[in-house]
Amino acid sequence: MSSRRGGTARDLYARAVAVMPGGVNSPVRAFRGVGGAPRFFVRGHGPFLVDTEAHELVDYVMSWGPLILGHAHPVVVERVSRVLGDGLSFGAATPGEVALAEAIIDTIPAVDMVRLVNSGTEASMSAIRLARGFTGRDRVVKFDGCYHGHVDSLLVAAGSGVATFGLPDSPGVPSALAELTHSLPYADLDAMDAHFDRLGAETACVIVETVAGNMGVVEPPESFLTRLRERCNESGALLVFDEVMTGLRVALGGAQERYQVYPDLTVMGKIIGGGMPLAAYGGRSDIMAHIAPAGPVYQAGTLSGNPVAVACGLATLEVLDSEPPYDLLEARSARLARGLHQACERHGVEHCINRVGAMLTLFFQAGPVTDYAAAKRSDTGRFASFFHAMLQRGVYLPPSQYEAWFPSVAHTDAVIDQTIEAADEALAACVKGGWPRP
Ligand code: KE4
Repeated sequence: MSSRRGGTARDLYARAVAVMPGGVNSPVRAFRGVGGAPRFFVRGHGPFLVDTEAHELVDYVMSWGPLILGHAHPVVVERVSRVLGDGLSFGAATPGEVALAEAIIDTIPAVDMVRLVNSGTEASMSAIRLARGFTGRDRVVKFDGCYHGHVDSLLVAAGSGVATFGLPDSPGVPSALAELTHSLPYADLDAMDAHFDRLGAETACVIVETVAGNMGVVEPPESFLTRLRERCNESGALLVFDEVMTGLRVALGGAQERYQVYPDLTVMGKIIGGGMPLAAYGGRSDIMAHIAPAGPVYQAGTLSGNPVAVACGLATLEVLDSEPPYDLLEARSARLARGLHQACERHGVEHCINRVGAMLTLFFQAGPVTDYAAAKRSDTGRFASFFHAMLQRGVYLPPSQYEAWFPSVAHTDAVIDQTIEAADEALAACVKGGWPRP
């Protein structure tokens, strides 16, 4: 069995594509949205990632959001190290999972009962099944450009990797199933009202990214979430907030705390696992009581509530709860956005920046970007040039125009200023070089 490690990125990628589809384990990592071969990383610390050729890069992917404390936070690493010697998985109840469930319920306002799972996809999929089982209805509403994981029912006009590849949806999803999913323009109140007027009584749930992050960042108008809540109340459809990205990021209690609109179910992931494979769905106890074995809606998982992942998530929540970093994250992220804006202005580069707390996107277009159709008007060629110019200057951005940047507590003012300086130089080089591609 080959146990070769290391080698140049190109050598590694040549080996990777021979044994894994596209050479990666998740499509967006393959750099298809920006061109060139992906970097391979061997270590993360604080705001930095180190690649196989010893380049230390400022990281704004941060594992796509989980690492709000930065890579390898000492408290988190110590907690995980402490439990490793006790065994990796039991497939049985543990005290840790009870503590984590209690911590999530104490933190996320609308969650009274919770089930731990292993990914955001699994959490969204389970929440949809639960909504259908609880209401006895089949139709589901989502919004164009929102991504909730690779759930069959939700791979319709999705964002993230689907948007990056321009796939309107995915082969393999039965049309009979896709027809039960209604994807509406994001934050379009007229389209939403029209749906509920016509099909509200047949709708099991509406699932929404409370701040969209998978078409790039798009913050909905306040009225949108409020109106969604009202129409769900009137129709009996459940309101499902996908807070996989926003949970514990845009506020400790997520977007539902930030905007004071409360869903029936909440899908969670990323930060609650602290970087380990751990996600969750939860909400009203009367709804969650329908999940097996308490109720008839089946959902299960070999590694759900895994003690190592639970230790990681619990340590992350405890650090965030003990000293909520949200004012700091707001100030640092605003500093970054301001610096990027000034650099673009200085070089006459058409742009707009959407930001909510410590999640932001620099769009290469004049904007405004208020939904998926608008986001798709971005100049992805310029983004690709900028991405590589930043990489050459030691900054690793999400390899797609349709993703969010995730500053962490570890991104100090000095690191933010280093990023802004790199952006200024990168933009100058891109403008001078005619926006070259790799
Ligand atoms: P996972 O199944 O990837 O753990 O979570 C799916 C998911 C659900 N909901 C939201 C709002 C999400 O952003 C995600 C996953 N986010 C992407 C990045 N935009 C993960 C990166 C990837 O697919 O590799």
